[in-house]
Amino acid sequence: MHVQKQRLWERLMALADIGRQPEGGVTRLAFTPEWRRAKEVVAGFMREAGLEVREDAVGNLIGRWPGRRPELPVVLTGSHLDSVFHGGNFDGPLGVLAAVEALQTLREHGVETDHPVEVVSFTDEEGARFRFGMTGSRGVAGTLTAEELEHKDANGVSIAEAMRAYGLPPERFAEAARAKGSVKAYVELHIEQGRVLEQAGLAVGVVTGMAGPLWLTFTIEGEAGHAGATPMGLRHDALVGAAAVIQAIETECRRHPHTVGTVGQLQVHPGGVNIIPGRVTFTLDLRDVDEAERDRAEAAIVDAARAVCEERGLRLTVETLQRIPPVPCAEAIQEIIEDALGQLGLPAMRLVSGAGHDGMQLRDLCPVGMIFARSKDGISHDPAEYTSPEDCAAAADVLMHTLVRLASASVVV
Ligand code: HGY
Ligand code: MN
Ligand code: MN
Repeated sequence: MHVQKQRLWERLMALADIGRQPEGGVTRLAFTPEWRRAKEVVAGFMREAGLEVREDAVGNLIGRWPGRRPELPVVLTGSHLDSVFHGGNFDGPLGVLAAVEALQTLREHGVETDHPVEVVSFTDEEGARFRFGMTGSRGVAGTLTAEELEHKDANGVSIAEAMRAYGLPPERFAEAARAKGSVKAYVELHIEQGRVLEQAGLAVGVVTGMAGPLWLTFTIEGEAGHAGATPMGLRHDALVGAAAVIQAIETECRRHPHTVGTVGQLQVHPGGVNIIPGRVTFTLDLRDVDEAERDRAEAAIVDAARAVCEERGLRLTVETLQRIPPVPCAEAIQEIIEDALGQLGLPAMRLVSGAGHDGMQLRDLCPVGMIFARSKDGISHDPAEYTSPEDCAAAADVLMHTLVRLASASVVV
């Protein structure tokens, strides 16, 4: 039994047109018209698959397959439909659409499951708009707080305000939470976004765990001044200080094989050609599969930043946007995925996820597993992101066989 490769591919390409940018890529930010449109299209696919469709209190789109025993704990699967700015066509949509395709194929073959299965498109996994991610999966986990809904976008609009404008009363966000014991397992199919599977010549991989992203903002304040009239020795140039700190970040992260640090956003104030920068703000995305290593790197980077600012007469402020611990995938689910690969005659390879995913938020609710599909050249968060129709279908087959096992009452995870 195999999924319908062409139907899955056509649905992926239909989504790829929603939020397409003239300069390339897809931008579908949470609570925007493009995101709403993408959910409407996917809700249609869910109905075609025979799923009961609803939206929960934080905007998660859910397609439910009741199974023979709907009172049993649900098996969750899915991913996200929001994107980064100018993102690719597969990061998120593959996990949602492959899950819909898997359930539709099971229904078409008359295969029933004991447990109910739900496909979830989680709200704002990327956090691109509000610089705070995984809002939907935090809502399901019951860990989301009202304070976190106050994160604001570049226009000063908070998540709560965006929810209300979208038609979701933010004061009811807690209703999205799932009770302990109500979820049996969560398994997500996602593109690898790296080169490991490609270098191993494999289409599909088993994820062992997810590195934990820590997002910080650094604000460095010096003295704005006239670019022509201020001698170099009298300056407190915030941008030169920031450059020294960013160099220290790279040096620190290179010390350890799994530590990665990225400065993705930087603002210079006042930003005039002939004005010495008085204030610079930049973000740091710091990750490691080992939380102690990540904490060590964070401490070393902040110490280096303090030393730079001390030496240059600058003022430093560091704020935390989000701090997510690394999360291991359940061994039992990894083995079920490996069995599914075996059933399909595909070799099994285990690998770490450097990227973060919604399953990290569900770690205290249920056992979590992930399946990776090969990424061409390891490219992601970029218009050139690509996974072939064959690899999408192979990974969806693995997901389908994994869901059948997980949703069997005889299987304990
Ligand atoms: O940032 C990440 O790791 C993921 O793409 N949200
Ligand atoms: Mn992503
Ligand atoms: Mn993703």
